[in-house]
Amino acid sequence: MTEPSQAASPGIRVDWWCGRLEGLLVRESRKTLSHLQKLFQYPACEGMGPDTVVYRVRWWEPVPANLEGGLFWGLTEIESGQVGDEYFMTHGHFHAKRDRAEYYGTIQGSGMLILMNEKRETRLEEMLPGSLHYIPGGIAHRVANTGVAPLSFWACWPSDAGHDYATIDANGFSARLKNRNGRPTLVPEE
Ligand code: PAN
Ligand code: ZN
Repeated sequence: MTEPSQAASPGIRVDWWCGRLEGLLVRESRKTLSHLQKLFQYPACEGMGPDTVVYRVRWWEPVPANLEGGLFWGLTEIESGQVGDEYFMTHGHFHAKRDRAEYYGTIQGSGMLILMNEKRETRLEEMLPGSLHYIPGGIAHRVANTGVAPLSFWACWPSDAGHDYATIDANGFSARLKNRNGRPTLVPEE
């Protein structure tokens, strides 16, 4: 009988308490206010410099991007804060391959998952520790941190999904999540 072959371990570790992803192959990106300013309606940010970090993503691509059939894993951490009356949020995107779905799972903090279909109908799902979110294909997705602590969530998406940011840059979402008297409120664009 032959021994089962031992696949080379990529040595990726997840701290399941805080979601942190560690390992030589883990990549990282940071988005600062200067990267995101055009997303906010009133982009003046008193007391916050353009280098203020809004969110970080650490992710692992075990197979090449664009390869059909693989999966990627990532961890996003959004700081607590506001620009005007809008909460710190991710850029938001459709997947370039529109039919590609994704899971988000909240680890710490609280916020809202903002989902918009291609008819530009927007709705919310509340994110709290333990909440699991299935994002079907064809749905743009963005997360806003509505709490006073960092919001972290894991994501798992197909390796060939790709990210279409340009459609959001051009048209935005059809509604903005605003702090109205301390409550997160979805306000339709005029
Ligand atoms: C996530 C997002 C991550 C950052 O991993 O890429 O939360 O958001 P933006 O990509 O909109 O800046 C995901 O949805 N991947 O497909
Ligand atoms: Zn996505």
